[in-house]
Parts: sequence; C-alpha cells; structure tokens
Amino acid sequence: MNKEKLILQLKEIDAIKFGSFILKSGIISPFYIDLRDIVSYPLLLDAITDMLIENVQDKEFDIITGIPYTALPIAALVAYKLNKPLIYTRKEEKVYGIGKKVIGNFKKGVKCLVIDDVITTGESKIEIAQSLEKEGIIITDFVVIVDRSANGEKFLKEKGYQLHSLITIQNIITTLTEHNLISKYKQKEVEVFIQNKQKEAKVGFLQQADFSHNPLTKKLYNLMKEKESNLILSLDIENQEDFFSILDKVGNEIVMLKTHIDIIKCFNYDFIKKLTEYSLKYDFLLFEDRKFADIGNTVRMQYRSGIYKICDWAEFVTVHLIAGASILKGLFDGISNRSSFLLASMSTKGNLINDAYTRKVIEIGKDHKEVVSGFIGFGQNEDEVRKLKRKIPSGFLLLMPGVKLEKGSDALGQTYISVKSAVRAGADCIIVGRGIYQQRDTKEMAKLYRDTAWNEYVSIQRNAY
Ligand code: S5P
Repeated sequence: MNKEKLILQLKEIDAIKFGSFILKSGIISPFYIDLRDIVSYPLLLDAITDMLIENVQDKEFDIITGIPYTALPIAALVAYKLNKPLIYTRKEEKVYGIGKKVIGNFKKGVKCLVIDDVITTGESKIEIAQSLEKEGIIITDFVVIVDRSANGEKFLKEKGYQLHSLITIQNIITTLTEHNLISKYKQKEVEVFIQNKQKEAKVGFLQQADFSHNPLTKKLYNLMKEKESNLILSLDIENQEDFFSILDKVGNEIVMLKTHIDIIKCFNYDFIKKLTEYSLKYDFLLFEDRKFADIGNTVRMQYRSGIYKICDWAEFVTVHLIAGASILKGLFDGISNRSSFLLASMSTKGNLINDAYTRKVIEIGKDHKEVVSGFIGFGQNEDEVRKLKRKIPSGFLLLMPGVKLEKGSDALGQTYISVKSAVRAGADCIIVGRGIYQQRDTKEMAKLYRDTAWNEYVSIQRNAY
C-alpha cells in the first residue's frame, strides 16, 4: 500500500478527525489521529504492518515492542511476520504478583525496535526508551504510523534516537486536499497550527481570533487580548443605582457584561443609554442573557421590540435551541453585527440536557457560525469540561457560568466549579455573578477572578506550543 492509499483508508475509517481536541499534553489541536480501530480492519492492519516492516528493513534489531494499547497488537503482528520475539511493558503499574516490568523473554543487551501509533512531541517516546534501557535493553529506532508533530524527529535525534514514520501530518493534509476531503479553512488552520508549534511563539487564542469567521467573535477575542481579561460579569442586580455603582468598580476588569434586563426595577430606556455609555467608557461588550427559546416568529419580536429592544444594544444573546435552528433564523435574519451563545449544557443540578442534545446544539452552532460565537457550557469537574471542550470546534468560544473561586453550590440548584478548573479544562471565558457582586470588596474580588482566570488561560495557551 502506498502513502496516499493509507491516508484515504484512515480517513475512511474515521481515524483522522478534524475539530478541536485537547491532547494529553494539554495542546489544543485542530485535528486528531485515532488509530485504535485499525485492529478491526484486518486487511488494513496487514498492509500497515507490511509498510512498517519495509520502513525498518535495513535497521538492526533483535526484538520488537509496541506501546500499549494501540501499538501492541500491531507490534505483535510485525513480530510474527519477522519471526522475532515480542516484549511489552504494562500501561498500568502492576501492584501485585511478581511485579515484572517488562513482559516477555529477553537477554540484557538486546536491540529492540519500538513501534507506536503516533508521535506528538516525542517526550513520551523518550520516557519509554529510558524505562526499557533501565532493564538493559538497547533502543536506537522508533517507527510510528503517523508523525503528527512538527519536530518530533528532530527532538528524538537530539536524544540519540532515530524516528521512522509511514506518513506525516503534512502528507495527510496534501492528500486530503488533493481529494477534496478537507475544506480550505481546515487546511489552513492545520498548517498554521503546525507552523506555530515550530516557532513556539503565538498563543492559541490569538490564532483562534484569526480563524473566527464571525466579526463579533473576533471582536471579543481581540478585546480579551487587549484587556487581558476573560472575565464576564453576570450582574443580576435589580436596583439601578447599585447596578451602576458595581459597574464603576469592576468595569475595567471585565471583557463583557452579562445582563438579565428583565430583572431591572423601574426600567425605562434611559437605563440602556447609560449602560451603553458604560460599555464604551470601560470598554466591555454587552451580552443579554435572555435565553430565547420559542418559535422563530415569537423570538423575532421578543428580540427586536417590546420595551427592551434587545437587538438594539446587546451584541450577544443566549439561545436555548430546544425549538431547533429556526430560532436562529427568527432572531438574526436581516440583522447584522449581532451574535449569540447557545446553551450546550447547564450548571443546575438535575437539568434535562443530555449528551445527545449537547452534541446536536454544537452541530447546529457549527452550521450557523455567522450568528453563533460559541457555547455556554458547564462541567462538574475538569474531566467533564474537557469532554465538552473536545466537542467544540475551534473559532467558537466556550463560556462557563457556575464558576466561583472554590467549588460549591447554592440553595436553588446552582453548582459551581472552581475558576482554575474551569479554565484549565477548556473554558475560554468565565461568567461570574454572586462570587463578585455579593462580596464586600467587589473591586478586589473582580481583580482576583480576572487575574486567576487570565493567568490560567495564558499559561494553557503557552503550553499549547
Ligand atoms: O447553565 C447556566 C447558564 C447560565 S447563562 N447556569 C447559569 O448560572 N447561567 C447564568 O449565569 C445565570 O442565569 C446567572 O445569571 C449566572 C450565574 O450567576 P452566579 O451568581 O451563580 O455566578
């Protein structure tokens, strides 16, 4: 099998995916290589093992190992075909029995070929080599199916190892482009991602801003950068005087203000005038959390008319997609420079949103990027947030409510995840209400939330390259 055919077959079995993925290293990647299912395609498996053998035919080695789980059955087949012994290490530390680290029979001083499915940074390859070397095994060569890194080969070479690969991410992009199996946008996104890694310079969210397709998403990203803040204040205060007095204290700290306009007492349109002035004075965007959820014709009127005329002043609104994509049409048809965040999951105990609903919301959002800037989502812990984040394509923001300095809950079903966990696991912005405005020193508290969230965000993005 040649490289091109291999790539097309891997694409066909969905082993090459495009989207937004958090890798083991914390890198947020626009593509993901998942070769686990290869074992279920015997002809493909056979061809891959032949290609691996061809790739290392002039190399000297006595035994073979495969890194569990994905590469172990592949290595077993290679070993069988070459009539060479197989050894392997446990993925999990063995805590009972004889505690043998390496399984299989070998003599000290043997040369071992290491097979793995993918190389990303090369760091885990070094760890594996070192653990085998401790057992008296000599490692010189690694062979992988996909080299998805920009400089893994160079990295291994510096440490004294040779890397061989069947295909690289560049090969994949070239072949998929030739066969029209990847959009221009994705192609560019992956190329920039690879380049950036080489330069180790740009932070992830700058890149996201370049790729966002929606001017308001871009505006928000750019304002985050400029203000160095990913804090959204949820100012659920009924009294107008208190509302603006808090805003005077925290306006400089926030990138966006989230309102529930229908809770404001004695509302008249002067409130909106003042609110708009504040947003210009302190440079934050306006986000009305109206959570539109009705049929297109109704939301259209709710958005544009009535006493609040939300469409006139709020750059962003929230949408419950329960009635389907027609809500978006009802809201935004004929309107420019307005966008939304879709509720993908919620922070309340016992809410009715399930995985399938979340997935569907994200799918619809993806198809309406001109009026959708991202998603409101929540996870009880970092794993849940990561799982959600993985589903969200790049160029869309994940805003997270239910955030406080520490994990917790309130008496009415709200649950909270900590700021650090939320951002570390994938939230682009945090939405904080009572954690700030109910505290004695609102200004200091807002600063603390802002610094904690932003520092975490920047550190994640830096580590991404
Ligand atoms: O799932 C959600 C979605 C939203 S938009 N959970 C939420 O709490 N929110 C909103 O975030 C909610 O309407 C409120 O305005 C804010 C959280 O406020 P806090 O005081 O609990 O931080």
